[in-house]
Amino acid sequence: MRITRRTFSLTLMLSLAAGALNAAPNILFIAIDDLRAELGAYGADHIHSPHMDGLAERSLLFERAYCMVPTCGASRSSMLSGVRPTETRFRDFRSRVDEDAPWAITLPAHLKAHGYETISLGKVFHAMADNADAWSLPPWRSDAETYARSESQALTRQHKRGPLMEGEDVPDDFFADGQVALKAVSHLRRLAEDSERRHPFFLAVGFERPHLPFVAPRKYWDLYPPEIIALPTNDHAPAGAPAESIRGRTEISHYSDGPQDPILSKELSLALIRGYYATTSYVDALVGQVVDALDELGLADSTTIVLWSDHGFSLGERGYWTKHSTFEIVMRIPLMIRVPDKAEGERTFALTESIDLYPTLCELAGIPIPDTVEGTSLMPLLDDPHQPWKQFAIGRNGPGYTVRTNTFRFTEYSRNGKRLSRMLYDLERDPEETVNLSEAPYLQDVSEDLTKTLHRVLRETEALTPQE
Ligand SMILES: [Ca+2]
Repeated sequence: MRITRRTFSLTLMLSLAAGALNAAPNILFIAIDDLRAELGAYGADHIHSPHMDGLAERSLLFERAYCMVPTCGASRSSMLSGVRPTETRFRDFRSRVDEDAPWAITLPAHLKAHGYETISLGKVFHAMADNADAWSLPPWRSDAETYARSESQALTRQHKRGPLMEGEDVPDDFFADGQVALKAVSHLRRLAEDSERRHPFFLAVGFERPHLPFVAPRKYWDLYPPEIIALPTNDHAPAGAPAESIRGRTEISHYSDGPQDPILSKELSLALIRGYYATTSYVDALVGQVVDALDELGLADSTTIVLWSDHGFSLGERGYWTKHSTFEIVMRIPLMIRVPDKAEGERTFALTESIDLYPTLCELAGIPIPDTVEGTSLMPLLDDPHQPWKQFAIGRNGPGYTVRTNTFRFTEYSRNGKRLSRMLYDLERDPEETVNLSEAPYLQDVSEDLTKTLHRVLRETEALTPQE
């Protein structure tokens, strides 16, 4: 059932009357910042991620899950509203739902309206003030220092951002992410102990690492001796890639010791890769703290767990660093959904978009899906992970509008309705995207078909946008 705002309160009354709340599961939603799909669970044996790997063994793991926009605010706004980005909506890291799509009912607001206790810890919406009333309690963030060394903190005040990396011998809860994990555990304890509790909970826990700066306690750096770190094999831009395809190098130059030259030295590249791995393992340990608490408190059987990242990240692959591109390594995200007794330890190759999470959680909670939500519930995949599924996963970055099929990734760059350039990669034959085939004569029908698909979905999205 789909609803508009007009029928909203009526359906709420009906669902309350039907006693739907009694059966609704709790939801633990873990959002990780800039985590790419490079974990043990995804076949990356060089990454130390035992806790996320353990969660994957109890979850359905999505091999082909994608973000909507590869930058913080825009990705989170689209996922939490269930609304696709357009040329003017959800464009950059500052994007907010309450500014770009104020008519949208966000996922936490919708769950709260249907009787959930909704809690936001750490980075969930990019801006804390965005949809602040969607939460039952004021959204909470830690005010811990970003760095352990006082010199690094001084540099932060001077440059706005301190150094790219740090690995001091401090406890996990020295930094904000560690404090977020502790706060999550204390909320879970409160929720478990409240035997009078009549409402299910939606606990959103947002970790900031492995986003830059790569700061983690020393013990996580020690998991990765420098000699085991390797540079990517494809550290060059794809042959025939248009200039519009490569952006995002500037993020590194914003740090106090970040070089201005977009070509990083081998030494710095290796150090950054090591730092990314260290911060990934730090967050992995914190995920373990929260998930273990759920088990110890007896909440595991009544709680669905979603682990999601806002976008991927390039560590020098395709000749560039960070995000803000439409390459596979940046659009692809890790995604796990644990529903007790459903598809535990299985994996699916079904094409999945971040906007699919909103209707999935509505279906799981037994509540209606708002009319403006464009995703597709993933619940059928939890019953049968191998069934035929979506043909496309669509996203955007700046002037690039991109589509992933089971075989290809195609991007069209345009401005004011005029095409600038395009890219096509055959991911079956060329998974590392080394040759742009958009102008190859034998693939013209593919490029044309995917162009039509992008334009059709954009028209459908625009038709759903309320005209006020
Ligand atoms: Ca991010």
